[in-house]
Amino acid sequence: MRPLLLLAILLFPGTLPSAPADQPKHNVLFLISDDLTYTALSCYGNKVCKTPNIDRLASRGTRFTRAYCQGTYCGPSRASFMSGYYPHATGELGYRNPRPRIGNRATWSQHFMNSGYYAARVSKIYHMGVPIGIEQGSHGADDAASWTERFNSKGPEWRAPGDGETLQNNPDGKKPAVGGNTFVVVEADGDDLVHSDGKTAKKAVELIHLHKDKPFWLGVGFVRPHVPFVAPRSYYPPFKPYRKMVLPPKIPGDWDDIPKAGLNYCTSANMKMDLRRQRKAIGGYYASVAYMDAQVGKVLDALDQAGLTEKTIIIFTSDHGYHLGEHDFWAKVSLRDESAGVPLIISVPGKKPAICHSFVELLDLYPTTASLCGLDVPARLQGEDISKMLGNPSHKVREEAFCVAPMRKGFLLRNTEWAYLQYGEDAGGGRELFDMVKDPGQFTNLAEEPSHARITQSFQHRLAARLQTIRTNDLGIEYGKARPKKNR
Ligand SMILES: [Ca+2]
Repeated sequence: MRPLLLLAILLFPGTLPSAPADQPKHNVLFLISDDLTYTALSCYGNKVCKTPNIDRLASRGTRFTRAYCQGTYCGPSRASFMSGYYPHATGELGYRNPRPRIGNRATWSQHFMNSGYYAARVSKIYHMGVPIGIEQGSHGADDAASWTERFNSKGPEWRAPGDGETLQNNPDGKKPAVGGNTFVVVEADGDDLVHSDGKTAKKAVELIHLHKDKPFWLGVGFVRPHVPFVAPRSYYPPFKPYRKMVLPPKIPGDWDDIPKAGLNYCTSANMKMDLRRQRKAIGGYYASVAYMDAQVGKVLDALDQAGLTEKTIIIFTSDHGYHLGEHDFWAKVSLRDESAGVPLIISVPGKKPAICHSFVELLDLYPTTASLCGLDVPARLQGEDISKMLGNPSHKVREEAFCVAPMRKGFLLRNTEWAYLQYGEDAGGGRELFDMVKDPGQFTNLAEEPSHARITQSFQHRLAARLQTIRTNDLGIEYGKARPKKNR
């Protein structure tokens, strides 16, 4: 970085001059689902769960097949893409907002606000506890300075009237019908507006019409399909009877060659879910996805009706992925592709529809949208500007994606050929190496095979170097205490 630019950033973060006023100022509509795996979307190949509205966006934008989050659960992922830093740069590995770690440096939406945009969020953009924060309608781990206005969408969650069943840790079926942050399916009475995401779509539609005459950055955060799996009854028929839901293949000895830290925190075994419950979990998850997809459709329709589709960069993604029974794993945290990969669609006015197989990270959204809107791209941002991929899907900016699972001290480096997973900065918790060409389902761990010692070692060195680079930034945070002694 140029010394004068660095000095300017340190002295006046977020106040660098904007690009010339003659550049088009697109709006940014950022749609984000919570705990959504790309495997559940029909535009990513799912034949059972139909998502016509997200598919509609995919048909006019660029759909990314190798997009990765930076943290495999809500808190670190959202703090990362909003702040522009990897989790290990800010040290924000949990569920707080990143503000204390970034001082007055502008977050993604704040950067647009500082450039004259109206910036608002509806519901969950930074971390919010689901379901409790949604039941309360509270701000969660939000950052007030990121917004001109902010709106929460209170909903009944698992308390919604309807037919509910707790699937997790309920082998004898004696638990009450429903619960909170757990695998629960509720076939709910009433319409879309009973629930948080229906209210979120309604508020987003209002804001689009209200602010259609000046540039806006609008973040719309849907909380489904995060547990509890609650949706109006009308979304369930395609997935019933639940016994017709197909589970991923179960391979005998699947766990025998992976370290303990590689076993996900949620498994069919520790959740005590038999095959019936596993199939119902998939059906309930899909109904929540279908409901969320319908809400996405309402927001896209409003944009069309306001005549803004050709003036707006539209992004659809999720904070991380999710397991639906692969390797008998469930939920998030894991660094396997189903959990670390995310759906990502970006539609830019004037750009042709495309499918892009280049590696991208959620961290790239901030610099990319700033670049596309003609705003300054702060040099301190750790993501890459991928705007050239939009219009040229063969363009590449990175060879591999980087993602962490702080709960397991886990790290992932993922490139075209390999997925390398490591637990602990010194690999003390073990390693996994999967050949993604021959073994895309990640069933055979090659990390401890002598034949793969060289490639595993190379990944371990690259990972250490990557962490060092991430920690070399303008934040001035002392990492000594977080590092293992031998690395000091
Ligand atoms: Ca999440």
